[in-house]
Amino acid sequence: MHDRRDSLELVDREIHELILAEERREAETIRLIPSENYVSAGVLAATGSVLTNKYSEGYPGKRYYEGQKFIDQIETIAVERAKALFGAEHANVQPYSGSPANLAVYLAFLQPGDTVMGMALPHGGHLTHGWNVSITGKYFRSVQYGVRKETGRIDYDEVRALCLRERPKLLWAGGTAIPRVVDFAAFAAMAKEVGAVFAADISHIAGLVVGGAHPSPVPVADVVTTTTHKTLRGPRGGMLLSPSTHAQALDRAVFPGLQGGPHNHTTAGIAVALKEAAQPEFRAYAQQIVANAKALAGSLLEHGFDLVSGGTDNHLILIDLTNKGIPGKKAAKSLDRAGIELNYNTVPFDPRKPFDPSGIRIGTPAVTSRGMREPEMKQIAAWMARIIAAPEDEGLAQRVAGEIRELCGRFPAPGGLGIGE
Ligand code: DSN
Repeated sequence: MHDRRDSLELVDREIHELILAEERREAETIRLIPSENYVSAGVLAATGSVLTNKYSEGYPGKRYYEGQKFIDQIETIAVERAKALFGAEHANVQPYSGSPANLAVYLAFLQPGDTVMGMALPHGGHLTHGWNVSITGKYFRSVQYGVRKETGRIDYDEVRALCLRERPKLLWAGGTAIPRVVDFAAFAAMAKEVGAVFAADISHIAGLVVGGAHPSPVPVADVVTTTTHKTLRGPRGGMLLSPSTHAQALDRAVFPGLQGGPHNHTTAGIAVALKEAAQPEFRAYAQQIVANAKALAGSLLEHGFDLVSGGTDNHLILIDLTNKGIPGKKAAKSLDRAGIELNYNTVPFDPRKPFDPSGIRIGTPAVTSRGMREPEMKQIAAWMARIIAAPEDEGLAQRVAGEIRELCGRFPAPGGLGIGE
């Protein structure tokens, strides 16, 4: 029974008001950051539960703390759901997020100084795939591949040649700004040729994979890593999936190698999200994410936007704004004022600096969760074109923000307290 005297509103009005304000902001904004989403009320409830009170270092049935009767059941359910959903022999749901999940792969398979090969961050990779400022680029010998300048796509022959020359011990596929299908089978073949461990990072596309909207790397990868909060629509967390041959090495790498007690409230949220992702509606959701991204890309092209690789196969679109004469950061800030939230991003071969790059990155997971479809994508592209053509026009930004609030009112945001409905 909740005691009203303990409610957040009474304990800390300041934080309570800020959470409500954020909920309203999320409800009234077109959220296009491709790594974000709206979780369900069920996921929110599990995440904001008493499970946050409990320590449980170890794994189900083998813990270093007592009182695990229910925690063990929750983690086991999450693990079994992950295995069933992705068709994996083993799952670990304890990584705190994507970067710790990826670090566990290094700890499980590599020694410091070993060679790792991954996609360069400015070409769409991730920091933890060996980028120079990350521990993975500092403690390991890192070789980076990219996309071809003319196509904006990975040239698999080129990557294979690099792989044969550099002979990495670990090969990564996947990243954070890849608008095209990743050929996991091609990466797996390269890794096999040089005796490398093949790791597929599906953080961005996990929901598309389970929804049949992107090929799965699970049958061909030594290990699959993912966050749980992007297209998969769960709480902020991470997971590892693998054949059972690698189970022990990966489990030991997560605990005690890298982490202490798992975040049980997150584990419960992951379990709920995995249950939701196993429903037929989620399959339709995943397919609609891609249909919406394609519709949005098509309309943006009609408005003269230059899309890296010319379009998208998935949830994500990377726009090079050079031809519009506006840098990514300025565009992102103008759009944010008008109620369209996205992030500025480097584009491959970007002549500008990462903190003020040439591009913006957008995606459709969140707007699709609100039930928006192709007609709304056309409208969003039109708003983006208007704002980017007149980024200093405050009146225009306010008018567009009003139109966006009206649209958002017709597509209520899932989850939360329902204040945006
Ligand atoms: N921060 C994530 C993203 O936005 O893609 C990657 O770590």
